[in-house]
Amino acid sequence: MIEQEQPVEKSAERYDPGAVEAKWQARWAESKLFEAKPDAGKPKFYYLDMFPYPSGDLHVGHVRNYAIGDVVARWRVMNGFDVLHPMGWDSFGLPAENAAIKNRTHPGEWTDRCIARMHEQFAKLGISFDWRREVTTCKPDYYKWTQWLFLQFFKRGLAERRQSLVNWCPNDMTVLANEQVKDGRCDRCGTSVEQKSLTQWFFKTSAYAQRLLDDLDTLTDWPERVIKMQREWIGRSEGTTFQWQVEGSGEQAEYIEVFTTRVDTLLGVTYMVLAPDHPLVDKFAQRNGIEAEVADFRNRVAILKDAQRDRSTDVPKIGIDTGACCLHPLTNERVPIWLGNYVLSDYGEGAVMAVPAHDERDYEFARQYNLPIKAVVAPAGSDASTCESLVAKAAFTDYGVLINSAGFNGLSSEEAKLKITARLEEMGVGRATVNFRLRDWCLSRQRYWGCPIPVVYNADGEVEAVPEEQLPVLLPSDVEFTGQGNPLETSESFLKAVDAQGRPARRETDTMDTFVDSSWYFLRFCSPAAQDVPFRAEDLARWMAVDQYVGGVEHATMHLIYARFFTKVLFDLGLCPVSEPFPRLFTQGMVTMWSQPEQKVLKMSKSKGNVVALDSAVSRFGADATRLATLFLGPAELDAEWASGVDEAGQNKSDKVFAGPYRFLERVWRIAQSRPFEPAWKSKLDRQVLDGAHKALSRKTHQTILRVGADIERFSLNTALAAMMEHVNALYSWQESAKNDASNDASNDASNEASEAANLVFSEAVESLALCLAPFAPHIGDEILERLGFAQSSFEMPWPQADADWAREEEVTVPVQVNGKLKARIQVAADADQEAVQRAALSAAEVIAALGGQQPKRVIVVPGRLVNIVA
Ligand code: ANZ
Repeated sequence: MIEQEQPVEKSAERYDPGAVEAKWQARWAESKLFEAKPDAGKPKFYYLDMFPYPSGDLHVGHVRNYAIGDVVARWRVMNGFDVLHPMGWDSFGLPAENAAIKNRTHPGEWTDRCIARMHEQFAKLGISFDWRREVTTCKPDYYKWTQWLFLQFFKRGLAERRQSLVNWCPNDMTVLANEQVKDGRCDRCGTSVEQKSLTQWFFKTSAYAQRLLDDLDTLTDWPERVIKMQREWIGRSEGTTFQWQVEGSGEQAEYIEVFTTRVDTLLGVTYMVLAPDHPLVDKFAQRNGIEAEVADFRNRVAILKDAQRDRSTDVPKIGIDTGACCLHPLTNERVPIWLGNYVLSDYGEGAVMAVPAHDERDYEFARQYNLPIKAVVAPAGSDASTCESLVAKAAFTDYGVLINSAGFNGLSSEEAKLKITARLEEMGVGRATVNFRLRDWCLSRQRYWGCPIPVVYNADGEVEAVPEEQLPVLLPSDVEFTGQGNPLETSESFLKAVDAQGRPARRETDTMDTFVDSSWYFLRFCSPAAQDVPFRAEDLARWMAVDQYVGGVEHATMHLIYARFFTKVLFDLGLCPVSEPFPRLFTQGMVTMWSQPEQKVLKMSKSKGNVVALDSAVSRFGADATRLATLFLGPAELDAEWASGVDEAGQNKSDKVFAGPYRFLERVWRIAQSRPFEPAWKSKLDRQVLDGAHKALSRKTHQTILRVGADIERFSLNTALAAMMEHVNALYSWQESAKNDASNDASNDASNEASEAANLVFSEAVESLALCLAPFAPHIGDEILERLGFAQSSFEMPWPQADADWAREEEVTVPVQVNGKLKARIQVAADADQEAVQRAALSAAEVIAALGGQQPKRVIVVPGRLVNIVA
């Protein structure tokens, strides 16, 4: 972009962001400008940023997220929508509890301090949140309803208790999340982590797997990659589930169930593999006297699992022979039973029929342990012996034609799947099944800082729901944060409860995963103050669904699956009017920066020492320039690196990121005040009589309005800013030419007329610019509007009107020759560049026909005059 520094025409004050921003922030607060005012006459727009964890200090990476949202929300307001733009705090969870352990303070105090701090920072940024709707998940007025919702799920069998393996630190006596296990050790004390089987609470997300999958088809305004991740996460497979009888299990027959997607390969099974914790393993171990081997094997598996988690690479396959066998359901042959670390205990049946000839994992395992490999599917058109030499080298995993499969030989894989499934069904040992990768959601955490699960255990050890009128079950204050165990287990006041019959009972000490809190907060924003219900039907009817949801792609699965699941359950219960909460999703990229201690580019974060703090940015460059700097980093959906270090001239590169936007705002400031503003330009300006520079400026104004609006609509905020920068450049050049015209004009009358026209196109250009800029840089936007004479904030003014016909560039007709012969005439914009003209010429039907498929050797473009193609 060419920056043309112009002398200031009228002596305007210097742009002082500190003064301007303080003034407008105070005014907006005083006039309660951002409170959504339900106006039945207007269409609603619910804009939602994924609410943050209150971590205290914001940096410019966070600014980008909220600036994106603020642009869109303000722009919607200006376009006549009733906008709901709320903010709240996902405030339960580990960081507050860890801070509490470290500082010996209550996690609530730490959280309150962080929230207060973030309020201050959001205010400094001028974000248009409606704070009356603030929602804080760790406050009893919110978690009372999280508990109430849990009870609705519980009553309908959608929340249940069962055994599950967890990471356990024997020193801290606590369950650890996967992220808290580093190299197989507790990240707090370094003790080796064990796998422990505990009773845990689950939500039955699996019961909604099919609907969660099907309804993805309705989410046409979601990023393709998020849809894909959800599809994979839900992971639907069609296959066959059937039994294998364990050999010698006699009267009390034992069976191993397997799930396979390739039952066509049944005759190629050469061994079975069970997950290390399959329920039959201990029996086999005992029977064959290999308890020690099995225990040792399980330990090795656990260690490998940690290694995999840390490196996310493929782990080697390991296994042991249990010595037991089962019988092939079709041939009655004996098939040895192994244990293998590649079989997951919580997928399918936790057991695999191994077909090394046709499955890569089985192949690798069979090679390693010298197990037989039998080919049963040949590539169509090849014979058995070619196929056998094929599988001598690698597994053949495609579909094909059956061989070595007795009565099924010659069938295609598809036909064989149907026939073999039918046979197993006739025999009464199997059936066609559908499996999902989506697990039930383990929601219990053995921690203090979460929403207490509202149940008690009565004297008989049975679970009883806490009666709704007794909610909320409050977190107790008589606890100490030592880092050992779950503090709730030592709180007398908390533990003691009574059951429905008034007998002493023990309160549940597990709290909920914080993902439960964030699975319904968007509903609470609709009725933040409701005391008797979590949300009111009429409020949900007014505001749901969320019209635009924005957040990081790291939430593509967990949060976005859980929130969809909650919404569907509530829809089924008649509590929510929609079954998809977020029909439109945008995933913004993150801001990265070089981390000195880590020696690489990482997501901005205080712990990595690679942040540009919001406070210092705002105090040096102002909130508006800070907002623009983050929006100008690049396409909003992509990650962007914030510059660091110094350049050759010894200048701080990060400062330079702010300097460009700052200078742009200064230029806007000066040009807007460089001439008299004519408030009545709309009625006085007759565009039809404009020509020359005035016409060009007016056209540019309309183009800018259209471009900025269209770009905001598609979240292309960096290009919207570029359009405004171009517009400002055009204003400066226009100003220069208008000055020349005026000085060349001798007659006084003519000069008056010219200056009247100039003032009108100038007024149109400047008012439109201030309004377009306001969603991005609201303080300077409102200040300029006020200086132009407007009494209202941009927030209360309509988005500028543009005339699309007027904005259209004039077109010219250009003849196109092929080998010197005129073949076509094309219409192109008068100022189209060579490349655009060439493209238009080559895509003209007559030219394509004349070229008859030949590649042109040369294309000569004489701008505005002629295109000559040499074929
Ligand atoms: C035999 C077979 C032969 C298989 C063959 C594949 C190819 P998806 O598509 O992911 O559902 N499997 C089943 N349960 C498993 C478990 N708990 N842990 C690990 N693997 C398991 O995959 C289904 C296939 O994954 C099943 O089909 C089974 O291997 C394996 F030529 O059975 B297959």
